[in-house]
Amino acid sequence: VIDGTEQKALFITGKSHCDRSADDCGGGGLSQYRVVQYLCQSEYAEYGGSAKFFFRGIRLFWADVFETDDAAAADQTEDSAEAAGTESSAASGDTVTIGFAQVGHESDWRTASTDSCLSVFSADNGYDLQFVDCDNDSAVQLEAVRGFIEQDVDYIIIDPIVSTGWDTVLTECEEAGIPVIVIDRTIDDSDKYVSWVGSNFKTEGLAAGEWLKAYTGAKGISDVNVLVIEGSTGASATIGRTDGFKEIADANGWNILDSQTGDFTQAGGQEVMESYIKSYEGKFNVVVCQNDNEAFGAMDAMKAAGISYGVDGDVILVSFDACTAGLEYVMSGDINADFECNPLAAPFVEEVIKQLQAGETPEKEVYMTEHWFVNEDVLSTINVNGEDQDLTVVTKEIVDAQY
Ligand code: GYE
Repeated sequence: VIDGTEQKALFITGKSHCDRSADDCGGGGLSQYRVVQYLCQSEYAEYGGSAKFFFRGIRLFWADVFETDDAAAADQTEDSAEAAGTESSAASGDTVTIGFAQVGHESDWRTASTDSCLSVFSADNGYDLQFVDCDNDSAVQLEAVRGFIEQDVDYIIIDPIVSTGWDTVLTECEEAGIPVIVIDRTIDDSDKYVSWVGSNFKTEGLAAGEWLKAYTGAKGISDVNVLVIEGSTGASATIGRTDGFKEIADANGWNILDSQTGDFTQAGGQEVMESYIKSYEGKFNVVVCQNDNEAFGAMDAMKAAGISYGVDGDVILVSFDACTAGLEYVMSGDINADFECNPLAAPFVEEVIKQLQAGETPEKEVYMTEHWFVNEDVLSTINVNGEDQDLTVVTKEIVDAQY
């Protein structure tokens, strides 16, 4: 009651846990939107359609309630809604169209990543996903993104094959008003994307190095001669894992005999390992593969050459990713340690999209949670970046629960 007169007010709350009754919006702006849309549909039905008219609907509703017509404020609301992308069909409850330029299909990790996106961004969940497998070809990936701009999708997801060469096409996305979300690998020469969801690859490399330091120390191995099978050249996953591991290797005076790309594939890992065996047989006691599939190929090459590896072998085998098949080999003792990289980014990407729909600003960087897996119960923790982190001994339950 103001000045003795009873006023009407619309109060849209923002509680994070709520009973979702019609006048309680839940945690996010999207639900707020739905509450107001409901009001518009009931009292201002003609304004319930597109976001643009919807905001006009709010403005009229507001004007009615408060007997004022602040056109400037209403126009501003419309502008910011457009800038935030809420003007898309998605905002009015229609299908959300997404273009996803995926790296390729080179590994188990990649399959898990693709499956995660396909299941979250399904038609049943209200999405129309344009999926392009770029087969590890950067030119194809740029073309795919430009195709999404042509189609005027609501959002573009990119898992960048390489970390550079992105500014021009991201500027084109920006000019087209299409928000870009980057997943997994990073883009290092442009910041024209809304959010990145992925892993800290350098930390993974540091963890592998710290584990090897502690493990060789515990086993009394003082001579450390390493062969590295790198991932795809120019990929931030490769760069980070290489840098992190090298930092620890240099600090401990280890001998890195060679470091070549196996392109994150089983065939690549096998080929590189075969050529390493020709050049370095008898000279190495550690093989670091930058993903599980390369490790499977390296195992085939060592087996064929009669070289023993794993917990009972002559060669310590280290891997990254920790997908199901990788963890099975950790459990059997063929791989000594596997540093997880979590491929299930899609639910986090969906969260980012919901925030954008609501006109909110998502976090620029979202990090996935990861674990370090081993076979032997020799060490319980390692110190990474000054922090004690657990080592997990792989069990059948862990393998069964993994992607
Ligand atoms: O480690 C590898 C995949 O980018 C983190 O790419 C990803 C890497 C992953 O092919 O298996």
